Amino acid sequence: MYSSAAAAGSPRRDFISVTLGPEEAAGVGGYNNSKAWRRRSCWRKWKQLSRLQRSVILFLFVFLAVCGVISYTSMGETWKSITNKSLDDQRTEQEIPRLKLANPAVLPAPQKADANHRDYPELSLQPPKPPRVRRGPSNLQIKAPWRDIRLKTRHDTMRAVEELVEADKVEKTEKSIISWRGAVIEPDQSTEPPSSKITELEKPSPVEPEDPKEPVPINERQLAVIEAFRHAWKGYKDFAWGHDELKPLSKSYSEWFGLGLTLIDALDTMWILGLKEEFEEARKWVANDLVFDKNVDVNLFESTIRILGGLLSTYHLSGDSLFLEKAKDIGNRLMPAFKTPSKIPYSDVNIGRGTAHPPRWTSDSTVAEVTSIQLEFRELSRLTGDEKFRKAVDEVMKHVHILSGKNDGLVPMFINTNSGQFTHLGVYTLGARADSYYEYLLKQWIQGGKKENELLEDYMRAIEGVKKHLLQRSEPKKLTFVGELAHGHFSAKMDHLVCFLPGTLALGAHNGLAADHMKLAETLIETCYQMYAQVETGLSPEIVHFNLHAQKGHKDVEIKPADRHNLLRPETVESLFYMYRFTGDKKYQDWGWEILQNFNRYTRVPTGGYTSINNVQNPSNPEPRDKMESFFLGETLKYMFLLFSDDIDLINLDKYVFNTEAHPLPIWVPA
Ligand code: DMJ
Repeated sequence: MYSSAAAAGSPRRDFISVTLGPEEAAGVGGYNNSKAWRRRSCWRKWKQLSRLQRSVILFLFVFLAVCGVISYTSMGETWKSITNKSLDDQRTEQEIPRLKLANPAVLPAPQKADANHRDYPELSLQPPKPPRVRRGPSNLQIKAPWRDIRLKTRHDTMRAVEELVEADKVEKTEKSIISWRGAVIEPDQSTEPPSSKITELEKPSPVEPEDPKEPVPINERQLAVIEAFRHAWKGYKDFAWGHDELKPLSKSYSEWFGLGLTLIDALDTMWILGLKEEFEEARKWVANDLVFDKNVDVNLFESTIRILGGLLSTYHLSGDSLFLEKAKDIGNRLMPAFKTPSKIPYSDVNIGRGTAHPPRWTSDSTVAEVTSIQLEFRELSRLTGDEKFRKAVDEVMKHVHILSGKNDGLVPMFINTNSGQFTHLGVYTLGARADSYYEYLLKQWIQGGKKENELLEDYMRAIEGVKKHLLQRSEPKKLTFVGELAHGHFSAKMDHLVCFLPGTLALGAHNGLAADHMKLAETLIETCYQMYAQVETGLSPEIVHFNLHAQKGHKDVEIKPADRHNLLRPETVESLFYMYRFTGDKKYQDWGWEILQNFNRYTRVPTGGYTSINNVQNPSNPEPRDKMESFFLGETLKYMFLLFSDDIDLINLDKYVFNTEAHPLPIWVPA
């Protein structure tokens, strides 16, 4: 509306005056809203304007129209990209869980709400979500719980891939209609927001979907391991049920701690081998008959690695809380061992009375024993939220880390529980009494997510120490072996126990440590194999001495009469397993197969069970010792089974770390 003054022909003013007419302003008078009236009235008012006014209005109109068109075009693009991005975001959010499942994370680190995080900032302690509860392996296809997860994952991944292919098609169609003056812009020429580029990179390629993960069927050699296990188990069940060790020849048993050691050590092997019935039966025994409230002295190290380790790994594999409860019970009962002046634990604990003491003849503990209980107690803390377990064992490692008396990272064999100092200085070995100290340096570092640098430093330094002081080559085959150092004198003696080392070195290399560790592992596993191959029965003795000088008619390996027994130990097959996992070289499987056949030939007792033997050099009479060690079922047969498997997800080494008794424990992921 224009002012009534303008309507009355008042002098032209070069500005627009917009005022309301009196009637309209008052809202009174006849209301005529007819189209014709409105048109006429507008036209009249337009004519009443000056040319300048009309030009200004027209200019403004055109200007606003042009702005409108431009902003519509660019808003459209922005809107489109926002819409696309939000679709992408939605898709990514949906994909992430699936893709995470495709590579299922290792078990998340459980946390405890009120845990003191200051000591271990990288961890937060929380009770874990137990794995899906399934009380046993289902069948010989080894449908252990992680297999179901894997299959589900594959299904989900494939679905994710299909969806992405569809989404990609839609996106391409959308992009191909983006045009500017009729020119079609090819999608790859278009400028996309960086976020959608990243999304593109994260998509699994529809052309090369991730590895198909069908269940890997059990092969002949694995079946042979299952058969061996069943035979051993038959002997244990018939003659030693619920006792520590089978005496297969006398069809009886021996007691060490009186805690069903073989049964507990074998639980997770049965799970892994898929022996459901045997597992269920053993579980019943654990539920009804395993009692720790006993006036009995146990060795802290042995009961930790076999019982605590066995219960914890079985808990993880089966998800059955019974095993965690039992683990807590034994863990608590072992704690008095740490009540020493130095906090270096005593070797023996009475689990019924809650008292601990060193061996009768000394106040020393063995270095390997006090430094190879950490994986288990740390895991127990993580699961229970009770830090006392971890604190106790971490204290030992911190103490040993700064202790003097090492030789380029190599440790003596004894440590005093009063003074906390190394004793019997000057003797260095990778064998008995020191072996698993080195193994646990690396494995704790891996378990904790590779953050505890002191452990890594000590490990790396020690391997340099091994290279500098303990490596030599034998004659005539020039086998590299790990000898011992006693007060500056090199001894060409190597325990079978040292054969854990190639596997540990390979595990370190797999976790990013020096590549020359892998080379050394390859050389050393050949030596360990020769410790079997050069012997008459094809079985290694407990200790060998290597020839440093070529002598006619002499092999590399010499065996002293006192050392020619074989206890069915696992270390070589353990290392073969790691070597095969990391290299895929079938020769390692073949070597393991030879060893299994020789165990069957010389140590198998027809009525059930396997026995350690006294003389690996006499195939016609290997002199059975009448004892089946619990680690034959806990370790040796388990590593054999895993060695013969081509399924890297059967105890995936990026998710689990084996304790020194072959019980797999989860590698922690940051919370
Ligand atoms: C097992 O109890 C463990 O492997 C330990 O670390 C060494 N001795 C036996 C097997 O030989």
